[in-house]
Amino acid sequence: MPSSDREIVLSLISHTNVGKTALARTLLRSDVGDVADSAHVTVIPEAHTLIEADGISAKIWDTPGFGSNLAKLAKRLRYSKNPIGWILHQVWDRTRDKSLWCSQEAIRNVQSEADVVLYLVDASQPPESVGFVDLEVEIIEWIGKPVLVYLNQTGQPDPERDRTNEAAWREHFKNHEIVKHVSILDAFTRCWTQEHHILEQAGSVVSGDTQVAARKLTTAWIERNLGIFDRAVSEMSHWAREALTDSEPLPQKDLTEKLRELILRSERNKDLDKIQQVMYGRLAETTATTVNELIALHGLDGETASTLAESSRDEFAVKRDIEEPLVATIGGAVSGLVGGLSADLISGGMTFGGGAVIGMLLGGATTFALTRGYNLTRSGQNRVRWTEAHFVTQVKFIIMLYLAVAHFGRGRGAWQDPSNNPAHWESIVDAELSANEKRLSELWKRGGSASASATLHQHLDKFFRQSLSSILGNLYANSQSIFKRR
Ligand SMILES: Nc1nc2c(ncn2[C@@H]2O[C@H](COP(=O)(O)OP(=O)(O)OP(=O)(O)O)[C@@H](O)[C@H]2O)c(=O)[nH]1
Ligand SMILES: [Mg+2]
Repeated sequence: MPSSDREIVLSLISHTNVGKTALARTLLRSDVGDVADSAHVTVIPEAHTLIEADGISAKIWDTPGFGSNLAKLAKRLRYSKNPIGWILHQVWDRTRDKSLWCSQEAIRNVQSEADVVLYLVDASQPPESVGFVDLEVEIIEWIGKPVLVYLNQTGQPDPERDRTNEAAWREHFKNHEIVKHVSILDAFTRCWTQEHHILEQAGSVVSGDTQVAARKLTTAWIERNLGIFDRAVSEMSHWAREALTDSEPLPQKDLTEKLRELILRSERNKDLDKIQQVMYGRLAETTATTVNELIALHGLDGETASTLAESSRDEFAVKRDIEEPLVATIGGAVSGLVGGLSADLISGGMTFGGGAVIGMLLGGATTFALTRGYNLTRSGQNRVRWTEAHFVTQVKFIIMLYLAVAHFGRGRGAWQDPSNNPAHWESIVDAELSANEKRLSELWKRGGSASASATLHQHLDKFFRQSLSSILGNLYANSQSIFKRR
């Protein structure tokens, strides 16, 4: 192939201040250019290598944004014989006529460099309220390069709203033949599983060697991201292994007698409080280390805030309001009315806290006592470990954090711990964990056996790989196929 056929060139174009540079940063995992909330921050087009493989590369140009007076110009030039030629031959001053100067630079870039135009739209507003979009696309139409439209600034993913938004913008662009594709790609909240579609879609609107290059690079992009996915899975498996095998020795005194007293007096046990605190401390520490690894793996800067340790403690804390009535109920039941009591608890509609207690209760009063206000259960004769229910909560917690990292675009800046997650993530994760109930139970049992070790990591690796593939495939149906490569 001649050198120009060994690459595909994409030009990022938009009205000024829509987020081209932010999207370039997200895709490149690097702080290129300047990002700011004002017009004409980028004034010189800048090329970056998006990906390289086998001597072939994809280049992306970050360009200055179209200015507000370009639309007026487009209207005026609509009937001119050579509007692009006219624009490119004007002499505008970079400082005095900044807006037109930037517009001219962007147009020049599309004309002389682009195989494909990535036209970015601020989709936080409905299409009919952004008058300049049609005129800007009309100008690109005069140049004649194929256009892929990406909707930016759409906020946290919301399947219902996103579908409606995409449909509205597709409808809006349907009369522009040059527009070959419209979809959401938010620089702040996109998921890595969506990124390769840019190259895939670009490959479908070019031909010949450029198309061959685009297809090879799409594969390279997927493989690179899957390499990161593999490492993320391994980090999470390591984390889960630590939690599964973590244990603490029990206090020396005769436990059964002590617990019996405890139940009758409805007291907490200082020794067990201390044990649980120590185990929470270790859990918070390994969680922070793992999240920081995930952040770095995904090309992000920053660290999880130390408050995560606190929030994870809250997240994992046994819900006392559920537990306290149980303590009252069970006060007189210590001598073994376990069957009837658990039926009462079940009919009372206990959720996680109750469910965990019921499980322990069936194991006998001694085990029960450990779950009153604690997420610990006995491991062998004289140690305690996390309960199975707690392990499942831990797994959910790390998966939700993984999703937050997988969606956090570098263009948004340094990592921030999520304050809230999209509601549909939680229901998809819950469904996945329910479908894996038995498997999680087996993993938990394995973690408690003396010979846990060697194969536990492999089992966890397989679990996280399959679950995350399924969750991400559920969130982004058109990305499902990439996980079949593994
Ligand atoms: N909420 C949100 N804000 C965004 C997103 N992308 C960019 N922004 C913000 O939009 C503003 C403009 O972003 P830039 O990347 O500088 O925009 P640009 O299109 O390169 O602008 P010019 O170079 O000036 O034409 C900044 O304040 C960004 O933080 C996004 O996906 N979501
Ligand atoms: Mg910019």
